[in-house]
This record gives sequence, C-alpha cells and structure tokens, in this order.
Amino acid sequence: MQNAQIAAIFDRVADLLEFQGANPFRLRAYRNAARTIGDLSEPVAAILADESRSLTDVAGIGDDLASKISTLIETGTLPLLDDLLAKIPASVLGMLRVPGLGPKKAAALYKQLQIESLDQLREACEAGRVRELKGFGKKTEETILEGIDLAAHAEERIYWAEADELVQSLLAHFAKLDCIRQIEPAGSYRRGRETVGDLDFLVDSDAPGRVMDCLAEYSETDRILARGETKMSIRLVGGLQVDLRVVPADLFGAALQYFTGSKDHNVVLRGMAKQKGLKINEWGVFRTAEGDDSYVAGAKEADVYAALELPCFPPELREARQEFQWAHEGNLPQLVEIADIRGDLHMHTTATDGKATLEEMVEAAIARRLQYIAITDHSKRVTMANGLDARRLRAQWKEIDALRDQYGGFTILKGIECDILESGGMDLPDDVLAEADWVVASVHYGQNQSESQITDRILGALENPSVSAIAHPTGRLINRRKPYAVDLEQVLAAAARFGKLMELNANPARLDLDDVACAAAKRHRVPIVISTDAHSTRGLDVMRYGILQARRAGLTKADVANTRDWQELRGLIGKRPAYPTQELAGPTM
Ligand code: DGT
Ligand code: CA
Ligand code: CA
Ligand code: ZN
Repeated sequence: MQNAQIAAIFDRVADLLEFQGANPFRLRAYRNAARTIGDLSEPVAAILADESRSLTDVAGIGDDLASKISTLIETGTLPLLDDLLAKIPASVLGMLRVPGLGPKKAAALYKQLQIESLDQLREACEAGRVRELKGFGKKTEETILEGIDLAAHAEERIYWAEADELVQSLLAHFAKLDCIRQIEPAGSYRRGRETVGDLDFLVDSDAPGRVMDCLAEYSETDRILARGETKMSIRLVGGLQVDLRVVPADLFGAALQYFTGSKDHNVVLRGMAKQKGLKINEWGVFRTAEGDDSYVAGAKEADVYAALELPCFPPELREARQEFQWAHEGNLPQLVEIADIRGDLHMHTTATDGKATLEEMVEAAIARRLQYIAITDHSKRVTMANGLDARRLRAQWKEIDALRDQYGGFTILKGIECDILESGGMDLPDDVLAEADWVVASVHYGQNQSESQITDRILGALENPSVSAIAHPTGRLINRRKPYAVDLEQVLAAAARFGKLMELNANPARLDLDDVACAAAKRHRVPIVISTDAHSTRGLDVMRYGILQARRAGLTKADVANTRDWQELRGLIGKRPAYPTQELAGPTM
C-alpha cells in the first residue's frame, strides 16, 4: 500500500469522525497522521519491513497509529474505518466528497433536513431550503450546488501525479517477469493529461497468460473485471481500473500508438491513412489498394507514423489540436524538458506556511541543481499563513543577504507572493515591492467576485511596475474548485503590454495555467514561468508535472522563462514584446 493511499484512509477516518461529532483532538490526530505520511519521502511499508527500525521513530506517529498502519499494510483494511462506514448510510458518504461541504455541514444537513443523498441535496439547494439553515446562507448553497457537479467528476479521475505513483509501482511489479520484452503505460497517462481516468498497459510478450497472472497477483489488485486470451481489466484497491493488453513484438508499435490515443488524434490519423490508400488500426498499418491487405508497419510507433509520412508526435501533443498542422508546416515544436529548467521562482518557508527554513530551501534547491530561486512567502493579508508585513519581509531579506555571502555562485532572489486585495491594489506598499527582485501577485481572497471585478484586480497588479508575474492565475484546484471568473484574454493582452510573465503553477492539484491557457499565453507572446510553489523541500520536486502541462501546450524552451539564467530572465520583465517574435511561429490553439 502506498503512502498516499494510507494518508487518504486516515483523512477519511477523520472525516467520518467529524461527521459523527467526535472529539476534535481525536480527529486532528488522524488528520496530522495523514499529512505526516503523505509528506514522508520513503514508503512506510519499507520502514515497517526493516526490522532495525520502528514506525514510532517517525515524528507524529505514536504506538496507536503505528499499529493501525501495520494493520493497513498487512491486511489492506482498517477495522476502525469499517466500523465507521457501517454506521453511516452509503449515500450520505457521497455528500462528504462535495467540495465546499465539510463533514460538519454534511452532518447538519443529514440531521436537520434528513438529506441522505446527492440527489436530495441538489433538490434541497434548488428549492432554497439549505440557505435557511443556521451557518449556511445563499452563497454556501451556491457553492454546494457547484460542488455536487465537481464531486460527480472527481470520483472518476485521479491526478496525473497519483497515477504516476501507481504506474511506477506496477512497472516495478512487472519487472520481476522475464517473459516481458517491452512494457509501456499508454492512454491519457502517457499523454500527460492532468487527470487520468484509467491506466492502459501495453506489453510485448509471447506469454500473455503469465503476464496476466502477474497483474492478478499484484498486491493492490482488488478484483478482476474481465480476462481474455491477451487482454485483461482489473480494479485496484483505490478503485482505479487498469487495462492490460499483451501483443507480439511486430504489433507493439501499432498497439502502443492506438492505445496512447487520443481517440480524436486517432480519428484524424485514420482519415489520413485512407487518403494514402492505407488502413491503420491497433494491429498495424496496411496497404488496402489491391484488395488483400498487406502489412506495412507496426513493430515501432515511429514506423507507424513514418508510413503516414508523419513525425512521431510526442504523446503530449496527441490531442488533435494543432499537431497535424504543425507537422504539415514542418514546425513541430521542440518541447521544453525538465533538464532545461534553471530556476524556481515561487516557494515558501517557515516564515509563513512553509515547512522548511530559508536555508533548508536553499540547500534543497542546490541539491536539485538549480541555479537560482526566489523566496516568495505570503504577504500579510494571508493571515491564516502568518503572512509577512513590510517589517518582517525586510527582516527576511536581511537573512537572505547573509545567506548570499554563504552560498556564493547560487542566486537567492528576494521575492514575495503579494496578495491582490479584494478591493484592488497590492497588499504591500509600492516602495517595499520596488525593493524586491521578484514579485508574484496572486488572488487568494474574494474569489467569488464577478468576472469584471477579478479581472480588474489582476489588470491592476499587471500595471504595477514592481509586479513580475501572476501566480496561479485562475485559482482552480483540479476536481475541487473551479477557476474564478476571469477574462484571461484581457489579462494576457495586458501581460504582453506590460511585459509581465504568467505562472504555470506545477502543483499537481493546481496546474494553473492549464495547457490551453498556456498556449493562449504563447499566442500573446507572454512567457510562462513554471514554478513549484513549494511549501517544503520535497515540494520542489513537482516541477516535472508543470513541464508535462507546458509540453501539452506545445511550449518550447524559449517559451518558458525559467529555462534562462536569471540575468536573461530579468531582462524579459517590463519589456514588450516580452520575447523575440521569430520564436513564436505557429498558429493558435
Ligand atoms: P482516460 O482513461 O479517460 O483518462 O483517457 P484515455 O485516453 O486513456 O482513454 P481510454 O483509456 O478509454 O483509451 C485508451 C486509448 O485507447 C485512447 O486514448 C484511444 C484508444 N481507444 C480506446 N477506445 C477507442 C475507440 O473506441 N476508438 C478509437 N479510435 N480509439 C480508442
Ligand atoms: Ca486510460
Ligand atoms: Ca482504458
Ligand atoms: Zn505560493
């Protein structure tokens, strides 16, 4: 069992205890445990398996939690969770997954309005009965209604980062088999989509039975949904489906191409094949001209595309957006890579809501071979995170001065994540912001405002000469919170006019701007800065998720500002157009 799954189970226990009105200390213990395990850099299963170590050595894990964790790892279940689940109707549990509706509110609805299902909840909201309850109100009712829609989808798709954890674990499991020549995860996972509906594995082997047995024996396999001669579908403990196909070597490329998709991309390919007197399917490319189909290609994916006189598109581009046009014009973009990244310009420390100190973040960034970072703690408006006022910010900058002497050769930028106030304007005085090397401006409060209000706030920030970039520009949380209403076209046009950058926040729950919006930024010649928004040293590792999203947008190294060294990057800010136009060839998305 993976750390993330254990953490999710403890979070669930906390939710259920809260729903029952349990002692706050008790549920906080489970919430803390969930966070501790979720942040742990090694699998708890590994600690458990090591006889020289004990789970209780991990800070925050006592005897009781340690024994629950070992039960979970050994049996895959937790009696406490089963007990809690047995006491609450299953339909009510669905309500706990509605964003904006915590366990406490769900309990109130259950007790006071006898609401037991999402359908009843929707009805009650639409009839205006929810707003009458104490502590709810009209706004809450609207949020719940939106949340019901989100919850319906959230059940179906997981974050790419979560899918990746499962994929790596499955690949390690299959590595034991000597009858596998090639194995590749295909589908939306391979295309790097921000969420994944199910996993599709493709295997090159002459022993399909053994490969399928191996999947059946995987520790996380919950049940087998279907099994044939060469294909199989199973469900994992967490609920995710895995489709497996086993093919011989001469079909592997064709099958990989087919099952990577996307469906729309494949539809276009089939049309192009037809025009060339060819036929393409999961078995290969065939010549159809002389009645009897003759095999043209299929062993390698690149051969399949070559048979159609096409480049082997990076999977991230296979969405039937612009890739065929680019190929036709011979300017398929050379997509940005993680190795191109030189700096990270959004991160937090213990001064606000980060878990690592300034120095620890610097060390961690150096260990990751970055050349520069900006420290961007929250500004004072973010009271929950102990945001910095001018005095504390200047004190932090003094500390940075000292560290600069200590870490010569590595650039530590004096930055701030400055809130854009609800009423417009920045949360810190202009003279303070002017002293910073790097300012990211962000909207955290007043996210329910109208489109014109929020857009105006962001336009105001772009106009401020000290602002360098807009952080997580739409505020969305994947599966949990919709983007706020903002006119991105206006924002991007203004960013281009003032020579400002747009962030692609690499946190797997944010990925904000998304792929389509990043492509729009490129169309406006606005450079993207991919940032981790790290709140811990491990938080610096999310950069690769941002890179995937940038690649899906068709961004090249030149389109991403933090592939440059700091001197060059800083030269982009405040200039228009923000970077040379010959690098921008390519139509719009
Ligand atoms: P997902 O799982 O919803 O995140 O998205 P995908 O793209 O992984 O979709 P999935 O798992 O249903 O199928 C994997 C790939 O297999 C898909 O991208 C293209 C191919 N495929 C599946 N069904 C069809 C189909 O009916 N027609 C065509 N042309 N391709 C299909
Ligand atoms: Ca899939
Ligand atoms: Ca599938
Ligand atoms: Zn931040």
